[in-house]
Amino acid sequence: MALISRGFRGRRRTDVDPARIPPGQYVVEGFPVLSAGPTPHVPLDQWTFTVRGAVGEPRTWSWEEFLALPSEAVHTDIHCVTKWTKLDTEWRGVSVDTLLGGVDASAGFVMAFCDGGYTTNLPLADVTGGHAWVAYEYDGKPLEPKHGGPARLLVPHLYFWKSAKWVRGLEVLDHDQPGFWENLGYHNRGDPWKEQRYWSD
Ligand SMILES: Nc1nc2c(c(=O)[nH]1)N[C@H]1C(S)=C(S)[C@@H](COP(=O)(O)O)O[C@H]1N2
Ligand SMILES: [Mo]
Repeated sequence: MALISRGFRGRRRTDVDPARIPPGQYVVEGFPVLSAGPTPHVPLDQWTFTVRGAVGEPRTWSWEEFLALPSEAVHTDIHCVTKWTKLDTEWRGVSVDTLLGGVDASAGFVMAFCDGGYTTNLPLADVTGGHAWVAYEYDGKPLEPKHGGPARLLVPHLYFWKSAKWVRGLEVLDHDQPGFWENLGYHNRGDPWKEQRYWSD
């Protein structure tokens, strides 16, 4: 009688509090991959993370130095502008507060830059105050290349295009300028709770 079939394992969860799902989103169980180009592969001994721009001397960490920084476990929901929401994701990464420590907050904005040329712009306030990380583990394992490994930005309170994969640094700016998707019509800020999907929203 204890019949177990594969079909039952993929059962949709029915216990989700609807208040966790932003307007227009639906919950997925898998982890979709969305990339505007091919997955870049940079050997870890050539990988660096750089904070530059309106910060005085730029600072750069090697992979080894980066892993030696204090890291945090992050448990969060993520929301893609293409309408999928994934609940209860588990990450480990370095808080952007740690990376920007001491940066003059009057600068106002950052542009994340990546291997492959992707960029995305964010107000400094959206990546500080414990709101953003540079994540290198997902589900207790090294972040897979297709999901942005070795390291990606994680800004879970904004649509997931702001969470730049293969991130290599942050350029601190005293003015705002659009990144890759923002130039192509996505909203400049992308708050899923306000449904800020496109520039006209
Ligand atoms: N470098 C880079 N980062 C990126 C993208 C990209 O194409 N290139 N796509 C963005 C978009 S639109 C989304 S929804 C998420 C997808 O992340 P995932 O593939 O891990 O689900 O990455 C974001 N970060
Ligand atoms: Mo996306």
